[in-house]
Amino acid sequence: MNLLSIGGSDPSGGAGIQSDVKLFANMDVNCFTIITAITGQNTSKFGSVEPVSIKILKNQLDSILSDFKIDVIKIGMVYNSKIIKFLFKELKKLKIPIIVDPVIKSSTGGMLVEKSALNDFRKYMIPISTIITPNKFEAEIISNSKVSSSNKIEKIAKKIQSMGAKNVIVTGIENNKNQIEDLVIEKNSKYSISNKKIFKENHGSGCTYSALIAYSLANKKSIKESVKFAKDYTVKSIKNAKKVGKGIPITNISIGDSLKKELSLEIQKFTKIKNIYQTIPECQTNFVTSKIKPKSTNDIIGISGRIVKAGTKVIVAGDLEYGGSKHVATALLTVNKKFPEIKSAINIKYQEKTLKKISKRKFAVANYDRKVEPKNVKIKGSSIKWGINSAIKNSQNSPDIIFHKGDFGKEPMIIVFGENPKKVMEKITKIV
Ligand code: PXL
Repeated sequence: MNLLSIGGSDPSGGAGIQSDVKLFANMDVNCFTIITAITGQNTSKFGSVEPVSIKILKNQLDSILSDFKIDVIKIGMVYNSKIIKFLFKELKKLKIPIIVDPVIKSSTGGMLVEKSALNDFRKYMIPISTIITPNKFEAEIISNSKVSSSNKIEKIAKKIQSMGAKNVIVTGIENNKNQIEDLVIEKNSKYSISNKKIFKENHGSGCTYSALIAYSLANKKSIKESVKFAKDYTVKSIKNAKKVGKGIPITNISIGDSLKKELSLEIQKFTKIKNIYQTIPECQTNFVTSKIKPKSTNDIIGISGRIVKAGTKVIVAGDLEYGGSKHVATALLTVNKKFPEIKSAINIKYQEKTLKKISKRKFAVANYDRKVEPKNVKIKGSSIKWGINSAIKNSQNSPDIIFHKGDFGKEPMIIVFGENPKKVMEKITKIV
């Protein structure tokens, strides 16, 4: 998926372009960027702004649009009238959904749009918005009206829609029940979605929210689904905000494939064990983990190559992919059918000294004998499934270890199982 973020550079990384790059990288999305202005700021202070020239703005846009197919565009800081008019001229002819986050002021007080550009913002940016995501303060400014008892926020949102935005989401409306409400005005419907207020000052939640909306729309979700998704993860990112500098904490989000991250972390730990190369069998090692209720090895993530020996070092050859492992994944799939809590496994070299260490621990150990493997199993190539099933057929408890001593031309092997990669690694550290 290809998302394009158009906005200002925030060197602290809390907001603006850098925040989008971080967020989208986390979600395995290609994030292309077009910088409209460079700001000097950190978590406590907003310094100055230098807008880029139209020449380089155009060159950035041409470079991206001539090379990549963009799914959704997100626009943040646009700063001045020249930039606004240029973006309008170039973007109005494209048939790409545009999320406009009408940022006006930074959380540290810096102006993100010139006062003199506000009219052009209303005239040009609002009509190209597929979705515009002002907070209450921004909604008041871009609609040029104040919330009052007779001018409710809904009226203001509708005014913004009448100014040309297809859909309007006013974010962060506080109600008197300690709830934060997002009001959504779509073409033919209106609704609001609320969450409990979190009392935590942060930098970047607005950028995060609109970026998540862009991501979700690019995934062909409805606006309602996207609002729920964005709200949910923005709340998480605020709760998880980190005090990186001396000032306001920066929102922090971690989405992406958590199984992949978990496995990747433990693989790194595994490769760093002293002399671990001695534990790698001839057919090399794979480390895998499974989704809940895997249907096939395609629901199990493993290394597309293997963990291989290179002299006295080990190298992770390949990427983490679902369906990346056949052998260890099949062993895990078979164990998981009987013991669904077991969702991770690694194979290591069969060594008597390892078995001795295993026997000194309170591990549940099972084994099978490849010498008695039926001929038809061999022909069908279902040796692993047969072996694992025969090892655990009388087991009451889930196995920690299953081994076999090989056969003519078949390398013996030990497989360590656990609920997750971390549990597998804990066992590994006790036996190697
Ligand atoms: O969060 C709005 C925002 C957007 N873009 C840039 C910013 C900020 C807030 O500080 O600096 C560049």
